[in-house]
Amino acid sequence: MIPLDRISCYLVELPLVRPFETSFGREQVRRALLVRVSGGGEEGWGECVASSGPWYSYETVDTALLVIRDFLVPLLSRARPSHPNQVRRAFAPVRGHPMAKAALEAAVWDLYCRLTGVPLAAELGGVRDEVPAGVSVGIQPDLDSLLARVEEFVAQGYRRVKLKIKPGWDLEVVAEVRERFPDLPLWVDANCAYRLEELAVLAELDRMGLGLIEQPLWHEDLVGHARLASRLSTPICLDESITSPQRAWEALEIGACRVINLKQGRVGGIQAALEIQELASSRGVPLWCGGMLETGIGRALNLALASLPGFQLPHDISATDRYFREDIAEPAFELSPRGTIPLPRGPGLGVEVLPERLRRYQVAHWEFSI
Ligand code: NPQ
Ligand code: MG
Repeated sequence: MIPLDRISCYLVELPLVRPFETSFGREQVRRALLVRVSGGGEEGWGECVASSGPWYSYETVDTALLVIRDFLVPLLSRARPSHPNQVRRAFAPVRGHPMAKAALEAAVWDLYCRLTGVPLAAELGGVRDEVPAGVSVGIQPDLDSLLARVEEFVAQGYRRVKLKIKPGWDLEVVAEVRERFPDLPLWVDANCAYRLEELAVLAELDRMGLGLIEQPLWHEDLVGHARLASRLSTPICLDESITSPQRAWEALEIGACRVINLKQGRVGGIQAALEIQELASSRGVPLWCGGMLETGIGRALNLALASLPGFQLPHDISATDRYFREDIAEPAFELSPRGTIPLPRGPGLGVEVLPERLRRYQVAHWEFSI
C-alpha cells in the first residue's frame, strides 16, 4: 500500500511574463490548483490544468477543488492503492472531471516514485533524456508584434512555432509569418473557433505549408472534423475533442484526426494518457505533448510523458521563462542549444517546490485528512 497521510491543496496565482490570448480569451495570470499528497515521510505534487473559467473545458479551479474534496479524496482513501496505476479505476465512479482526477492521481505518482527513488519518466518507460521544444504564440495586438515574437522564439532555438488563430486573425497573419520564415516548422491552433461552413478559410490555410491544423472545429464535433479531414491535405490534430481514451479511439476510428495533442490533464491523468499512447502507437498515429501554462510541477510531468515512445513531434513544452519570471518549483527549465528541454534526473517529478515561493504566490490553502 502507498502510505497516504494527508492531502493539501494550494491555489496559486503566478503572473505571466506577457498576457496569453487565444480564440476563447486572454489571461494575464496563471491561476493554478496544486495538490500535495504526504505519506511515508515524503510528499508528491500534482497540478490541476483547469483554469479560472470554463472556456478551454468545462472544468475550473473551483469545480476541481470541489470534486477533489467531496468525491476523489474519499474514493482514494477507500481504495488504498499499492501502485498509482490503480488510481484511475478508483476514480471511475465519478463521471467526467478529468482534470480534477488527473491532479490527484499525479500527486500519487510523484509520491510513489519519490518513495521508491525512481524518476517518473523511468517508471513510465521513458526512452529519451531530452525532448524537442516548440512554442505556442498567442494572438497579438497587431502583425508587427506577432512577427517580433516569432523572431524572438526562433532566435532562442525553438524547433517549431504554433500560432493561435481565430476568424479575422488567420490567413493574412499565417501568410506573413510563412513568408518571413519560409523554412520554419509552423502549426496553427484555432481552439474550436471555426465552423465547417468556413471551409474556404481552412482550405486556404491548407496551402500554407503547415505541419498541422489543431482543433479547427467545435470540441464536440468529431464527425465535422472527419468531413474536414477528407477535404484537406494538412493533418488535423485534435486537442479539446480528446477528453478520454474512448474519445481518442472514436476520433481515430472515424478519421477525425491524424495526430493527437496529448495532455494528461484533459484525458483524466497519466494512466489514461498511457492508454492513448498505446492506442496511438498501435496505429502509427504521432503524438505530441500539449501545454496548459503549467508551473514547474505540471511542466516536469509533461516532460516525463513526452519522453515515452510514440511522442514524435515537437511539444508545447517551452522553457520556464516563456511564461514565468519566477516559478514555485526549482530547477527552472531551460532550452538547450539543440532546441530541447532536458529531463530532470531526480526521483519523481525531479523538481522541488520551494516553501517560500509557495507562500508568496498562494492565495488559498486547504487540508484534508485521509
Ligand atoms: C492549447 N495551450 O493548446 C492550450 C490552450 C490554453 C499552450 O497553446 C490559461 C490556462 C490559459 C490554460 C490558454 C497552449 C490558457 C490555457 C490556452 C490553455 O490549446
Ligand atoms: Mg490546443
